[in-house]
Amino acid sequence: MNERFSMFIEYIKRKKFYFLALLVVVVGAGLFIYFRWFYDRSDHNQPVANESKQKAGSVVSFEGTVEIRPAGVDDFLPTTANQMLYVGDSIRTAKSSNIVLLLDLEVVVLDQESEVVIKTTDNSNDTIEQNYGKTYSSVEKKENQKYIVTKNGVEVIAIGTEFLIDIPKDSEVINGYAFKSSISFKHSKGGFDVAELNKTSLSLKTLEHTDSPMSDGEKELNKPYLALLGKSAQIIAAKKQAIKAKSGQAASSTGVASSTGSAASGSSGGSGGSSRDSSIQGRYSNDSIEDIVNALALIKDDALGDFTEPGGGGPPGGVYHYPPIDLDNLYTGVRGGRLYIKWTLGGTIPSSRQTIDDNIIESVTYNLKFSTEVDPNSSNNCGGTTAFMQINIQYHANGQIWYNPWFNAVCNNSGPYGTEDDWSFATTGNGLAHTYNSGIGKDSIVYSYSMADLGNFFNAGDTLKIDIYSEAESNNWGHYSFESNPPHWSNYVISGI
Ligand SMILES: [Ca+2]
Ligand SMILES: [Ca+2]
Ligand SMILES: [Ca+2]
Repeated sequence: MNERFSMFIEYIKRKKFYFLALLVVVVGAGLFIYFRWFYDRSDHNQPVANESKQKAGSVVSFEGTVEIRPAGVDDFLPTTANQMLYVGDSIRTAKSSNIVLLLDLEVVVLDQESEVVIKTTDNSNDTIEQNYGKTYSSVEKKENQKYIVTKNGVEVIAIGTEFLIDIPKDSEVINGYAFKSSISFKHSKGGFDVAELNKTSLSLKTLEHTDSPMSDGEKELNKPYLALLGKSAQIIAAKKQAIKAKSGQAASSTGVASSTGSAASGSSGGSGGSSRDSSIQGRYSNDSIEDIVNALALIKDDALGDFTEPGGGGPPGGVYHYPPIDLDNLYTGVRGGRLYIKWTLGGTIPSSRQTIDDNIIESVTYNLKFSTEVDPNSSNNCGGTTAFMQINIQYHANGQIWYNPWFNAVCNNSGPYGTEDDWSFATTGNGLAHTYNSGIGKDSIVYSYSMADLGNFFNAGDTLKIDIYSEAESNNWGHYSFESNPPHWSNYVISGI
């Protein structure tokens, strides 16, 4: 043993240069590995590098104690202002705390003592798993881009709506409240819808549910969330604008690249097995509301072929007789707190951008002016217009087609006005196009507005004075085609249906 050891020492003495060199290499490699590891930890501050994670959104604002556990990390860490969020992140709030998140274009408020996990976010779905507590979601998604709240395999699917999901901790119950439009529940045994201003309570054990209209008290449950959204409105608007600007660029470059295809692949990537053209954008729902549409009351049976001259902005030889602009009949009705409008038309709303002779049709537009005034013609308030409702369908050069149903309500200033642009309204907002059996590719158009959004300026059954006109814009003419319907401000009854 001793002999062996002394032989070894002898050996080292003879070959010491080589041993020194080996030592330098081993220690150097060790140091390199250590510093590399240290660099990865300290510089990125995330065990999983952010570049490999999928971005899901960001923190808008928070109050109190809110913590986020990044995907792949064991511990919850304090939230920071403007923190980026990634798929797999968990977010939880302590007592008397809340946080407002923006996930793509959806605004989500976590109430106190709540926890969610961001499950997916891509072109077709944003999904959050709600472990417990309350979330209030304000959703902008199109129908083929769903926002889903899940719990134990139950899915709550939102399409252009605002809703509250309440899952009391350690309970086996999901309570859902639809404040705007409807929400759909799906589970292993089927599913059901909860209509606007209705609520449901679903047992996670039995999957039985009980539904009812919200009580007056429950209708106030959204107030604290709306207040939080209001406080952060500017930040939300700025963040959304940035997201839209970004996706708009991406979409237009994709659209141009594939403009020879009838259905540009675009950015929306439809899912769910429908055959819908993914280039259709804007505010619309493809859900069937045929029971409502079929119940609408005919309020005007217009003639066909009766185009009119707008008195400006048209071709010198007169407007073109473009059939999709020719109003045939107008149907309306109020149900479930929404005003529904249907026009039937003299022709099919085109399903792609049309060029007729040397005119590219850039939009078709249908307008309704409502008046609650005794004599709108002599009114000094917004030309007698109490509220203005318009839906336009815009055909973009990149192949995208946009539904834009919007409104101005209620006139809140008086003339004299320089131009109509000086009219002022208390609010402006959006409606929803219903495309199940109408709209692009059909010879009718259906859309709706929340009566509350409109400021409840009339009640179902009221007689209103209405003025109507329709127009198509081409690259050459603001009024490529036009129809208005004298006499202006005719009386119509908007019924409850
Ligand atoms: Ca007509
Ligand atoms: Ca007719
Ligand atoms: Ca007419």
